[in-house]
Amino acid sequence: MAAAAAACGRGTVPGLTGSCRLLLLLLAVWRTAARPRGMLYPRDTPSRERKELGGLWSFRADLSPSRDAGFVQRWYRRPLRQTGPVIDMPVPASFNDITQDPSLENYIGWVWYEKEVLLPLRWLQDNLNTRVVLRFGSAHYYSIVWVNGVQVVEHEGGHLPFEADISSIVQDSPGIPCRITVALNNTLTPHTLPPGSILYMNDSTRYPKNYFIQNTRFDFFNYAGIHRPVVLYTTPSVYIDDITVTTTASDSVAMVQYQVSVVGSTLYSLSLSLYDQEGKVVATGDGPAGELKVLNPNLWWPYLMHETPGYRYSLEIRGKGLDWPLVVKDFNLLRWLGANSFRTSHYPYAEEIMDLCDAYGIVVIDECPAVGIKLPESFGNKSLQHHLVVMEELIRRDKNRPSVVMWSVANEPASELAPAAHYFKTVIAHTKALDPSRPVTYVTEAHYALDHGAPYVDVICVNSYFSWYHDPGHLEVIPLQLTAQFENWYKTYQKPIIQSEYGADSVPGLHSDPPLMFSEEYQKAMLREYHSVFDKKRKEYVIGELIWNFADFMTNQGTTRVLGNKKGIFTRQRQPKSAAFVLKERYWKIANESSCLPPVIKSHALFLE
Ligand code: BDP
Repeated sequence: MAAAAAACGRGTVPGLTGSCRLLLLLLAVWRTAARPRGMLYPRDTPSRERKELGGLWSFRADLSPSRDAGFVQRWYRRPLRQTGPVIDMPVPASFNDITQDPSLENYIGWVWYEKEVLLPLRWLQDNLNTRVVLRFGSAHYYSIVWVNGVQVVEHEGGHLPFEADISSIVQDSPGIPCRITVALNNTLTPHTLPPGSILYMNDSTRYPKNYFIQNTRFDFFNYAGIHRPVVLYTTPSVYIDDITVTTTASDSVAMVQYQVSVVGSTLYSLSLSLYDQEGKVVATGDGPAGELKVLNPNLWWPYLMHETPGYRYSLEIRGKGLDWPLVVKDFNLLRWLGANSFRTSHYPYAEEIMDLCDAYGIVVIDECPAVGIKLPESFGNKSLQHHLVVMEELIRRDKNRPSVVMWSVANEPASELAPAAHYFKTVIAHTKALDPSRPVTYVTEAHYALDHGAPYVDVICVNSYFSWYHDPGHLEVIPLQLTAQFENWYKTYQKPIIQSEYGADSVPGLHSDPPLMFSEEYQKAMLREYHSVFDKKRKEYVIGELIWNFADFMTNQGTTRVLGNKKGIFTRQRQPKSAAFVLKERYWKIANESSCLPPVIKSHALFLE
């Protein structure tokens, strides 16, 4: 990459299953200054209005040697075009692949985004009864946001939303464009999630002055940018800030426990009505917390497991960039395959995608961005505290989703290291305290006898690449090694097991018989060997199988990667390789066998981010 110095300029781089509609009647009397806890997804309602800020933003990468010119010169104080050249940058999107400039593709440090927007006067001229909130669906990795030159929020971590109440700033200047400036840094450190490190190459005989590279221990390209929708939305000054719904259900009765947090007043009345999918009231309640009883509930089922899958009671309250064509195409491909589940490897997916999982009946293992935790220092208290915050953000966002069956707190950490025991005991206990209703796991590749975190998980999720990374080319070792893998884990923990990754790269169009590595035939043959063992063990304790991977994806360059990771059963352009047909046949066959849990599919960066 291009020579450069310090990467960043500022210190640490930084169900009730079925349909219910809750109608809340809220009478506000006066405002209080309660600290908001929730971050409900912004939807248009009679009392909330949304303005999308997607489209072209002004953009500049800070190419100064220390990457800190933007802070030294305070670029946020004036329009960005006045402090230097700008280019158009689409939002939401990663910035890396947009231009033909390789230095931007591999850029590390601060980049700056800016958008000017005119707000409707009705938001600004109603005696401060309207709150205006600026919300980012996600931005990777570290973001600082200013509105009209005033810093409004700072957030660490991609893949999860953050927001700021900007009412007081915008209400000061009705009729004048509101200028939103974002400084975003993609540098990863041992304490970020995922972790990384910067390596300075000081040997001037081999590298240019100030040369450095970003090292990571995960297998996808570290795309950066404002990846998910940015919106402005309004709420009344007294508003519902958070809702938590938990359920217990049998075939004949469901209990819906609810908790509604109201900010802005201590005096209000709240009434709730629960509607089924046909719009009929099935239960009512009063007050901010309580329980509703539903007789003969319609439960939420994954598709292929029930004639009315994805049944939801609608909850109505007052108060990579996301790419819709690709999202819809990917859900259509999942259903073409007959796959009914995925893991959000290795980071939370967009809320818009999660909505479709709820609606279509796709089961999700919801994973946080803790991938590549390998360095001993990444198991220290600093990293641990950040990990706890990330789990809070993820659960706050997704806790009410019927599609989410389990939380995954990490992928392939160095769980054989001694500090992993305290680290995962703490993260998992915290996750369970935040949501006692769901199982918790993390995905391991460690030896069963050495894994220090496994005692704390509810389900063992294990990745293995027999005949690929181990004994490459030797498909014949799979039955023996895979059987031993399952039996060892089960003997040690007596917990249900999911094969959370298995796979082989194939270059589309490359054929060989007998099958050789990287050919389409080899990928197919590897699948068949794995499946013969799954078919024996799924009658016992193996409860899921997730292929790695749904579609090919971009990685860093390296000797084992051919324009990225080619373990997809679909190409990056979403065309099926031969392996996809093997899986399609298998998944539909299993779906038609009523006694078995249908297979699940592992997906990766399929939704662009
Ligand atoms: C697994 C990782 C995944 C990689 C995969 C591979 O969890 O992120 O992409 O290996 O190498 O160990 O294809």
